[in-house]
Amino acid sequence: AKAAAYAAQELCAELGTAIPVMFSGTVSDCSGRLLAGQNTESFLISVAHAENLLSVGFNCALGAEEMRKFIEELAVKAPCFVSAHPNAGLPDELGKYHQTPEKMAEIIRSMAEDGLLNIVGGCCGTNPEFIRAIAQAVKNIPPRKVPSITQKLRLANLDSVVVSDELPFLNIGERANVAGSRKFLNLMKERNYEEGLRICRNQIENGAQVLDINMDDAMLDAEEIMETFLLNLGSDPDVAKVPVMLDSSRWEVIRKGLQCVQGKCIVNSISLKEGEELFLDKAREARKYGAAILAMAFDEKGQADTVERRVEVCKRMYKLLTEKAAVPPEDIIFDPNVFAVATGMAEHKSYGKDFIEAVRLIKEAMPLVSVSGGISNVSFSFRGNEKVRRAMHSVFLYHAVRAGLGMAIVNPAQLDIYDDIDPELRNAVEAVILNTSEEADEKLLELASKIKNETSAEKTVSAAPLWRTFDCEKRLQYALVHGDDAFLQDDLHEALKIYSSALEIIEHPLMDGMRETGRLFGEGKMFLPQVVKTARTMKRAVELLTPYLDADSAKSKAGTIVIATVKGDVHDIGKNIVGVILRCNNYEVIDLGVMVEPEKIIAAAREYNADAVGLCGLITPSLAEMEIVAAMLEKEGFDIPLIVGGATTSVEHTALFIQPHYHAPCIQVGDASQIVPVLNALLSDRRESFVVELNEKYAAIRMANANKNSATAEKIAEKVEKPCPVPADMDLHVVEFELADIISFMNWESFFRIWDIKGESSESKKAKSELKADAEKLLAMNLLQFKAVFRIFPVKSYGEIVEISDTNGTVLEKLNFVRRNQKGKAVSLADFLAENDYLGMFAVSAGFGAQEAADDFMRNKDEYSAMLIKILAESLAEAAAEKLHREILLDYWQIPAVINNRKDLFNSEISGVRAAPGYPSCPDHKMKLPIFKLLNVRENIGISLTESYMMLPAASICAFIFASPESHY
Ligand code: THG
Repeated sequence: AKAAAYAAQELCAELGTAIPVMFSGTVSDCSGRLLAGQNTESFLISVAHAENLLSVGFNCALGAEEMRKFIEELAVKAPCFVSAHPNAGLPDELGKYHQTPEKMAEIIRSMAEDGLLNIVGGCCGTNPEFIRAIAQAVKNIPPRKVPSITQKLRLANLDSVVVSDELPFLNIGERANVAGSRKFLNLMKERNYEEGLRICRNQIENGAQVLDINMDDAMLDAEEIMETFLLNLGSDPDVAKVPVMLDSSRWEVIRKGLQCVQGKCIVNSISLKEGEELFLDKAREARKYGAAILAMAFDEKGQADTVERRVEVCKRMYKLLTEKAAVPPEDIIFDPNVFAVATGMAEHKSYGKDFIEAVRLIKEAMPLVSVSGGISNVSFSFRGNEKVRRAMHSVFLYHAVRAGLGMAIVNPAQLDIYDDIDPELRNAVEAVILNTSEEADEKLLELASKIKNETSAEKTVSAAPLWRTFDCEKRLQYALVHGDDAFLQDDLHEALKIYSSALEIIEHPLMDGMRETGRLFGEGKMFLPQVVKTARTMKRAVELLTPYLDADSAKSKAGTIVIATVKGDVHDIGKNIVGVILRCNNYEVIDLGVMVEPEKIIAAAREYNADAVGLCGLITPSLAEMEIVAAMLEKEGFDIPLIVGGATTSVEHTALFIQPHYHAPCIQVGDASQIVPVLNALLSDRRESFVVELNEKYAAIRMANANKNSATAEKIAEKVEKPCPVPADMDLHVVEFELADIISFMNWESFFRIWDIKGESSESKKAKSELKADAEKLLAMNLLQFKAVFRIFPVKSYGEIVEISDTNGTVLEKLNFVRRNQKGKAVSLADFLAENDYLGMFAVSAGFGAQEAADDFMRNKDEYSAMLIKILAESLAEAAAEKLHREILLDYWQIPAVINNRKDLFNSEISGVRAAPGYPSCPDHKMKLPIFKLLNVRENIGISLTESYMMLPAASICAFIFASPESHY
């Protein structure tokens, strides 16, 4: 969205229009930003203050009321035109608009009459008739008056920061600087963005209102790291609140930063070091992104280091910036150079005092600008002496702020209150900063050597965490709940001395921790990945204790459950999750694995005297398998509950097709969090009332179904008439992807959903970011390989039949795409092909290496990583399919992307759909056979098909690509 807005501005500049063209890029930018978490104020600061911006407009896919709400707010605050150019109402599920010209004209008229609008127009679903009606409606209504806003420095990221009387001073956090913090440098070298963000969060908690970010280090690719770190920052809602200061001596790094931050940043810095030309070029470029500009007092002759030079250079820069680059004075920040004092050099003695004096004169001469400085520079000669440095910073700031310093780059955790500083130290420091006596330096040095160096703020943080001070029992519980096994061995050894037996340790502190985890999970305060880590810690603890366990000691358990993925199905992610959850809740879990024959399930249930059987299945044929298992349980005389789960299972199917086979309770669970409450109810004395309720629910579903006059398809869907463009390339291609190629197509939200992390609460955000960090660590190990094969074929299509041929005309295969009832119409995928047309096919896998890696992890008792790698492979297969689909259309077929407003307001969308056999649009798994044959999938990339048409490895996808824009699901 930001790119679109700025591209449009560039266009305005190029056209050289005195009245810039209104661009609809603002539209998506506008709602895009607001939807991405900015409020109206921070949005306006980020966008509407950018140079050339003429109007912020709304074309609202949000509906008339929402649009009005936003426009009312904008109308009060926006220092530019406000436009409304709505869609003709909200689109229906087919992307059609139904609002009439009259209705739309009415909506716009009422806003115009209230003085909210400068420009009106239409967008999706409108035509000249609409424009005529709108023009008529607003003909005699005067346009909105553009308000003038006071000149203040305004910054924003998700939140806004306005320098004003209420907020006269900004702390700019200095710790995210590889040149200024060894710790941050090491984190960036390791690409540990999560910890890097933690440093940012910590600074914000300590009072930073802006974050200085600097990646300049010879060992780092600063541009790349700046980009990745800022993109990570942008998705951390706590950190992204705060405006960013982009700190680099290389302009390319700053430019990259400007492209990656949503809000209005500060560029740190530009100067006259390399002359006026470059200075102005950079200033203009920064303004294109709407940034504020920090200019260092540095010119062709060097750094300004006297009061006169500082003021002179700043005045010269001011003139250039305001007159030649049209920078508003309130968006200029001068830095008159903070240098170290008490260095032992005579010429450095007045550096502190001179800086303060320069601040005063600059503010006097140019009252609208801000003045800033890097405070920690002043104390460099006392490196290592935290106490003295803190005192110097506080005293220096105290005086500089009084002289007009509006902001400073500081370590916010390192500032003491002026009055709290030990008076002896304060006086000594003050004498140095203000250069009041010849001996000031020596006196401070002398005092400093006496002052015991206290531990720095950062050292305190890295010292032993608080929980290590708890007693042994509490420590073990903590370790379990937090899935932290770093101290497990020590703590268990200590526990062995305290408790009477290893069994008691398991049953008390450990199981207490497990129960606590179960409780927190049940209350939605903990999430799956965390629970899985807890389970891993428990496993490791039990393993460490095993040598001390008596042979006959068995812990009491809540019940025994046999779980399995049914015959023909290889998906086990959901089943594994359920297994972990159950173990956490003290159930014994017998996991029979995947593709399990019904007989084996029955035998295990008998052998282990199971209290329940759980079946997992992802694909449609698995539903029939579940019916078979239910019937077999009945035949064999079982009375234990049957639980089913997995993507295709549903309450309806269970009520209609499984329950009738088996007299005992059959229950579908929608996600893993339901399993424990369900089992607890079933295995307790509440079973009876629970079952009565369940049976009533199922009976109601069966009734409703019987009464439903199954909607029949009224007519056969029309066939697409216009064939797709002739593909540029109809050869067969075999490709391998790198992780880097596909990771940006990864849908992290669906990945989180697999782990049952939903919602936007702060807990779920935290769980997401932790899980993502673990996933990234695992991905960095490069355990997976990604391979694909694809080709586009010429086809002829009649009715439901599609004849696939080679480019020389030889018919290769005939397919039959069965008609399905879709909203009263009988639709076949073949309808999306014209008589003579083209059809794409592909197969892709992200699963090579996944099973091996998972097995390795399991050998190390690391179930968490084993699950993680499998789920990652699944998600990456989707990502690879998405990438491949786009590539095939855009590069091989050469069909340009279109804007699909219905699906996604802000992204260009590729044309058409991909239909994967086994999913609703093409339910027959057998349809994978022609894809495998025509693309020679097995030989080319090594995916194989089982007898029930499942792909191995599991994380694989194959599909047909229909490119016609009229194709749909
Ligand atoms: N003006 C502008 N930008 C700047 C500066 C300035 N950016 C960088 C710097 N100066 C401000 N930032 C810092 C960051 C850290 C320190 C000093 C200035 C610092 N670090 C400790 C040290 O080096 O001893 C900590 C070391 C560590 O933790 O490893 O003092 O003046 N526009």
